[in-house]
Amino acid sequence: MSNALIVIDVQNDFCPGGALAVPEGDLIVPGINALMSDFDVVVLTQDWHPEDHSSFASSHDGKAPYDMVDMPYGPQVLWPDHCVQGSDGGAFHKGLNVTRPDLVIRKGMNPAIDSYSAFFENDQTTPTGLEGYLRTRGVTAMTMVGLATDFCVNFSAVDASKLGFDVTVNQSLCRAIDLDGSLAAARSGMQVAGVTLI
Ligand code: VGL
Ligand code: ZN
Repeated sequence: MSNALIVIDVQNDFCPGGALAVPEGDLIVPGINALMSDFDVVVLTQDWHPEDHSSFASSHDGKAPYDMVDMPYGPQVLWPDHCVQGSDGGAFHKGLNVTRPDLVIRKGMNPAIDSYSAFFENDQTTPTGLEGYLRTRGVTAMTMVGLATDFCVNFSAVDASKLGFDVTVNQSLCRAIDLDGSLAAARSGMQVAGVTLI
């Protein structure tokens, strides 16, 4: 019965100065580092897209960032190019402790499917393998922190709760994009899914 800390996408592109900057995204780094010693298992997730990823507005003629498109798996927000594999924007924030974590799991590599959740791609079917890792490590409960509250933290927390894990989101160590009320929607969605918000 282990307790895991899941640190979502604390990468340069989601911090001030990055391609998809989340306001104050960098301010959560010291608090996340301090929390790592409280957990049995620490996992970092890393958004890791090929340069022609279908979630990028630049991959769609006539589309701009934050437009919506219909993908075969449902509606998808189009983003500025971000977290391209091997780029500085895709690297972890330089202040983040990358020594303590047990596992770094990457997501969003399939050019045709975005992956907000650390557990399943946006088709809600293709697994990343994180569930198997956590179960074989004996994890039953987890706390999530990171970026962004209303996208990757939200989808990861809801999926983990649906999979039967006991999930807490520490909101003081998260920051949001907040697109058209997405933060309020994410909070209520997480609560409905049984996630504990602190
Ligand atoms: C994220 C938008 C696109 C996130 C990732 O980490 O919340 N948001 N890719
Ligand atoms: Zn992304």
